[in-house]
Amino acid sequence: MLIRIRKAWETRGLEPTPEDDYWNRRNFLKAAGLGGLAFGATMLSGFHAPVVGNSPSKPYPAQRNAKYKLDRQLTDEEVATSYNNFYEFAFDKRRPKRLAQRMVTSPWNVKIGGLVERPVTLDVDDLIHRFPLEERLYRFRCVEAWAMAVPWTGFPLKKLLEYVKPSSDAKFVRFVTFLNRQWGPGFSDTGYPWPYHEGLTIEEATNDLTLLVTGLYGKPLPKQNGAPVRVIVPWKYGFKSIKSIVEIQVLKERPKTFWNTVIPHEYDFQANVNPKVPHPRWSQAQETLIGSGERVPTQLYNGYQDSVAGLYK
Ligand SMILES: Nc1nc2c(c(=O)[nH]1)N[C@H]1C(S)=C(S)[C@@H](COP(=O)(O)O)O[C@H]1N2
Ligand SMILES: [Mo]
Repeated sequence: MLIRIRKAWETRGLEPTPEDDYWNRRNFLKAAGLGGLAFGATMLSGFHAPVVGNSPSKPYPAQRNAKYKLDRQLTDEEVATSYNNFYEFAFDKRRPKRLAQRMVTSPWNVKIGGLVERPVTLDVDDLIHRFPLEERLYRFRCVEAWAMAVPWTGFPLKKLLEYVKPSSDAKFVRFVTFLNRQWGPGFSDTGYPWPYHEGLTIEEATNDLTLLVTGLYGKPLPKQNGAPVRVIVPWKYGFKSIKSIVEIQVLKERPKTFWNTVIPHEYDFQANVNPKVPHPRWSQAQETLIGSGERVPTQLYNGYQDSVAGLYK
């Protein structure tokens, strides 16, 4: 019997086509008056956090940080939580919502170590009580040319790094997702270097914009969006924003990263959003807003140039 091992380049990668088709079709149905599902965009002003609480006993919804403003409508909660890239569960963006529910996300430990003076393992409940949570409205841009705008709840990763005290030779931060074959059918796809892993430079990791996220739309983070804790790096393509983190390591050498290992010529380590650098198989000049299907120009650094351009001089 011939057992065929798939090569890295034969595995299915990040592709723009399926979801573009999906939203175009939805728009078509909507325009034709046939849209049965209540998808749509919520006006920015229409999203309203009911009672703001930031006490350890009631962490959500957290106080919104008014510094972070959007130039577009907030994506509808139903849309942002039912259209997910989470390859541990499925390639199809519609399936993680159901399949991820088998994850057990409490208790959940995150080990923070490497080149730090104070390595620590913290339960996520401990984490959210130790660091004050805030809500931020961020744009989010997937490398597949779809985008959304959502209210994340979390705290700057910088605060956690300050707590563990990186040593002077710290240059990079590595993040690792869980690996549990009972939970994720995707792990059986051996063409991938599981567990999912990502990395940032220490300057990127300690930038004010880089958030450790535990909530979405004023509630604990849904499993399909990376519960119980993920990173959000809003000026980079979405694959850098790693979900369901179990380990954070401070390193001297640049770590390998998941998509860069799978298809190096398509996904680089830096992965900054840039309309002028096309993906080898599609343009990055525009993006489709999920929910409305609207096409808008892509912005350099996803519109966060004021905060991050200095990192790349
Ligand atoms: N562990 C893990 N993290 C991940 C992914 C993944 O498949 N596994 N997909 C990435 C990609 S490609 C994107 S676009 C975002 C999607 O986040 P969302 O489902 O909350 O929109 O998660 C990123 N983080
Ligand atoms: Mo993505």
